[in-house]
Amino acid sequence: MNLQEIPTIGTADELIDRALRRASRVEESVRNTDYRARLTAVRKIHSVADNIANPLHSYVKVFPSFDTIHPFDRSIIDLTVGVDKLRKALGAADWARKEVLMIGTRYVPKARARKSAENTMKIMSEAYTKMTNILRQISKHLDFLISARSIFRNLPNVDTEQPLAVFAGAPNVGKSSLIGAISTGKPEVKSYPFTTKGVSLGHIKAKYDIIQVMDTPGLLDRPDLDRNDMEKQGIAALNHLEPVIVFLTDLSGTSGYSVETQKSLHEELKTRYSDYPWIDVYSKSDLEPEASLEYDDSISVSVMNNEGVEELKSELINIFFE
Ligand SMILES: Nc1nc2c(ncn2[C@@H]2O[C@H](COP(=O)(O)OP(=O)(O)OP(=O)(O)O)[C@@H](O)[C@H]2O)c(=O)[nH]1
Ligand SMILES: [Mg+2]
Repeated sequence: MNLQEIPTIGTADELIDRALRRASRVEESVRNTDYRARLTAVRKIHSVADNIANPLHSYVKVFPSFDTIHPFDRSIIDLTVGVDKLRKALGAADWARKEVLMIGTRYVPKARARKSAENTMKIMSEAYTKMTNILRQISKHLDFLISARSIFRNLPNVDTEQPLAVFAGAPNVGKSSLIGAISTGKPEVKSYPFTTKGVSLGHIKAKYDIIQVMDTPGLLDRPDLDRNDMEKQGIAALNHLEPVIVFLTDLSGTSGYSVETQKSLHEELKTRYSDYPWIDVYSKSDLEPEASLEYDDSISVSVMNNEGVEELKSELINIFFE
């Protein structure tokens, strides 16, 4: 199951409503009133138990197992929803499933043993209350799973078998603009830093092949320990996906991050990921540079007048396929 394709999850109230509604349709056509009450109660208790336990079981099953998922996905899950919290919520759902089934098993013989229809109904409603209370107890955890699911839907679905280039650099230097210009990706672009809050993916079609390009939140020039969870998403991509790095440096001064600062970030990443293929891009080349820099083999790019965009595309194709 893909992280991005987890089916809808119901709230506690929705699950309760549905289970009770289904049980209310259960009828027996035996003549004897007391006997009919017993048969009906038994079937209704089973029905409520199953209609609560089955969806809970499917929720627990559709979330990926943390031991087998790709370390990148694991990191991103941890940085967005928290692996421990997710584990706890899934644990609670599984606990509730077992409890509800146990209550069902315990109450069926009780319902069967009652003589009068009235007493049987009492037992049945006691079983209903117990089962629905269990579900109410875990309603916060179900709400958490619902929000986790909606976060997962927007996470990049990286194909680790296919080429990947990660666009990195200081905040506000034009990473998202360039992803938007060069690929199918349409990340948000704003004139202030930290617009991009998480990693996202675009695709470049190159003849018969596809190159995945990843937008990342801006990185500050500081040690990992001090980095926030947004920055850590970009670092996780570099650490776990071993991509080609496209490093953007904004020489125009409009990003708010000095060339010196960007150079220092450049040095840090370059040393750290010295094994990875690397492309240097000077962004916003339509603007007057504030300072000059001499990285080898750099490409000047502007999304304003489209300078260098095709050149960068060719360079990526070169690196991956030639
Ligand atoms: N003149 C000019 N402005 C650009 C160019 N590329 C981006 N910008 C502007 O620079 C600002 C930041 O662009 P983004 O693409 O959001 O930058 P980013 O690196 O993704 O920023 P964060 O996500 O916050 O790290 C926006 O106001 C863009 O319009 C360019 O080639 N030329
Ligand atoms: Mg951005």
